[in-house]
Amino acid sequence: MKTIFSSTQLAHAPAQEISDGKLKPAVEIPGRAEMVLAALKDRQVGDIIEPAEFPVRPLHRVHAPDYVGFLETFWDSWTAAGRSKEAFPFVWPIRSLRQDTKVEHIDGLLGRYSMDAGTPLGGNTYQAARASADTALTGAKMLLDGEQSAFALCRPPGHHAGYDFFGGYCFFNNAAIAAQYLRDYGLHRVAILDVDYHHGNGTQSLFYDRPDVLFLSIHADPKDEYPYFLGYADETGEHAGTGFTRNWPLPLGTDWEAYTPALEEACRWLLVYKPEALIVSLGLDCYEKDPISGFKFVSDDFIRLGQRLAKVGVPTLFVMEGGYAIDALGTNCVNVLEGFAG
Ligand code: Q9C
Ligand code: ZN
Repeated sequence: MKTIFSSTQLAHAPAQEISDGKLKPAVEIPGRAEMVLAALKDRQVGDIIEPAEFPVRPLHRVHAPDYVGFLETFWDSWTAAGRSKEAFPFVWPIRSLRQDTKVEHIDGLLGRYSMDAGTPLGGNTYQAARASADTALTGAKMLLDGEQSAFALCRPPGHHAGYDFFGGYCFFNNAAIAAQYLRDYGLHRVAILDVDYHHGNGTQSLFYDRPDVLFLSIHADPKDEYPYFLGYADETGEHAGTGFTRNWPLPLGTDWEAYTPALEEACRWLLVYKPEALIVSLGLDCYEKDPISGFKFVSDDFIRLGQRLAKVGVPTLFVMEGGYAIDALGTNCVNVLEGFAG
């Protein structure tokens, strides 16, 4: 299986994040991609290729142009306001506040275009996020050109980012952008299976009213875990998309054995839906030693996950999402890919 990756994705290198009531060392860091690259080379998974540079158009198919523009010009505005370190939002247009104001201050704009204060935005974030989206788009194009599988080593990740907001370390929704690209260039039915530990709220919201992109997600129960406000079992789609979203929230402490029934059910939905392509939002944060997560996967479970996904028998694009246990991240990620390749 080929991997797509650009070193531009390393340029987003946050030092700190707000977590547990304090500034802590950031966990969504360039070293994550470097560990995966090292394991890919060590275990000779396949060629690692550079993404093509795509125009902004495929991003505008998923994200609001004003949101994309905000990210593009953010650092200029931030430094013009006299700030020099990475930014965190701190005020949001929550219920009772106006949604329709034409905010100009950079602190207002940060709140307007974000869902949390846990996602540092720095000087190179836009360039890295664009490169990450290019990586996913290149993978999508490879499927259209006949590859049976590909691995988009995306970083920063994407599945929490929505139409006009960033959050959860995500800026552009790489998996959604790839899915929309597949739809725009010939496929009729695309499925996204999100196995990141956290619910993919951004992806779900982007396709919630559509039957042409099936969204399935297995994740920690949002009543106990980020993103808290989406990802419950009663969310199954709306309007024309009714029945084309499915969520399997699982309790903290879930291990592979307790995870399997949900995975089997998700795979049954894939069989019924018969997608022409499958996008796997591949978080590795179900791992037992993940520093911010609460599931109990051991490294070999990721081989089993890859093996099970191969049995679905659909052209598959893996898009990397979360996973923060740096030392094991390469092993766990390549375990999925090798399990899949058989
Ligand atoms: N105290 C992804 O895995 N909150 N994002 C962490 C820890 C945010 C994770 C707080 C977690 C977002 C792509
Ligand atoms: Zn995650």
